[in-house]
Amino acid sequence: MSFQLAVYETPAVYPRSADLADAPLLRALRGLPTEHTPVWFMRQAGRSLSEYRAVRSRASLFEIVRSPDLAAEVTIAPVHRLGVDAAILFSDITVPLAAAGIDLEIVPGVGPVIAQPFRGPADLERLRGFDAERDAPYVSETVRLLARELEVPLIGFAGGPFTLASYLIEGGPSKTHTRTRSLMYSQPDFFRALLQALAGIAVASMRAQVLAGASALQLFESWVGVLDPVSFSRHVLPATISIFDGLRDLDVPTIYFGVGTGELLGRMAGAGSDALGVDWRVPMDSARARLPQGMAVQGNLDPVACLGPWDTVRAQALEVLRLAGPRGHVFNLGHGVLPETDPDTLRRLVDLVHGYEHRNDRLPGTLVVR
Ligand code: 1CP
Repeated sequence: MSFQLAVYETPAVYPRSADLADAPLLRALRGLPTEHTPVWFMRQAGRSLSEYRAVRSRASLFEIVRSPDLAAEVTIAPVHRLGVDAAILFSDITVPLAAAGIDLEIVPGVGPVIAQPFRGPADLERLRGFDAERDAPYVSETVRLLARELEVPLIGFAGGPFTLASYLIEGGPSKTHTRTRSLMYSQPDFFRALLQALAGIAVASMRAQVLAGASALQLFESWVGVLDPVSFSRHVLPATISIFDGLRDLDVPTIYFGVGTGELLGRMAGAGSDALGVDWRVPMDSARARLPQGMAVQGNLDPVACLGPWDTVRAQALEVLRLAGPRGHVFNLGHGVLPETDPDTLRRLVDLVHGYEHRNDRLPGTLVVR
């Protein structure tokens, strides 16, 4: 069975604010010089913020996502509280799957759980015909609200095909992704068709977010780092290339992110994104050396470092900035903010990154002894 990506229409205008063209985030993702290094945090809207926990005490995750006012409120909170250079839409990578009719639940303390895990080609029927405007109109509505309110770019996103396939096949979170890898080896044609179907859903979902007003996109392929490079190229890269191909005419910068991808970075660069997100295991200068010259990078402070005293956070953040260099770098953590993180630490990090000057590798006002 094969899935063809639809041919998409590009409307002449869509509601991205013209003032944002020079936003540091968008310039850095395109490898252009910026007045300061832009910074945002994966999972910045989540459980580390009391604003989120207050909303969450009244509504489930999916209820928030399906209520544009609440979803917009939760998206905006970290922009005001932390002073970051971008908002990330409050949603989850599993939202389009649920909207496409997959019976799934976000179980508190666990994550996404699928009622009937995928086992073979017959299951592909369950993913047919996702239409973002018809099946998840609340997402576009949230994005429209945000595009009107925000003064920083809004990052839209989707889950990568391997990561979503893993939830569908395992039935829930997994550390080893054993069933997924096993199915990839034993039923490669089914696996490829599944990833292609998920790629189609990712494209449809992200296109709808851009048409509603998102200014940048991130593909969260969080768990792809469990694969060896050859399997990645053979089984995951083709579907991923079709995702970035399916977004190119929109002309918004794209980020491709995964955890534990040190050995895959060079191959991931061939997927066609503008930037690569790097986790904390690979020093930024080594990451750059594995990527085509000039490709933008995002990352990569260890989220656990943020739990320590400010002096160690600061020292590690300065090292990330120094190794990443002045151009084409978006500061972020190497993975999502941990729930126990003190938002004041994130706020101080934003100030540190914004005040950093590359020329002397020092903060402004620091005495330079020659
Ligand atoms: O800033 C934000 O919090 C933005 C919203 C956001 C994003 C970008 C959520 C809300 N989820 C995501 C993406 C997401 N969801 C990813 C990719 C990012 C990453 O690698 O962390 C993944 C893998 C998921 C799947 C998922 N959803 C998990 C992980 C489970 C596992 O396999 O270990 C969990 C715990 C969820 C639930 C969830 N999604 C979002 C939040 C705030 C939560 C926590 C639960 C809750 O508040 O009820």
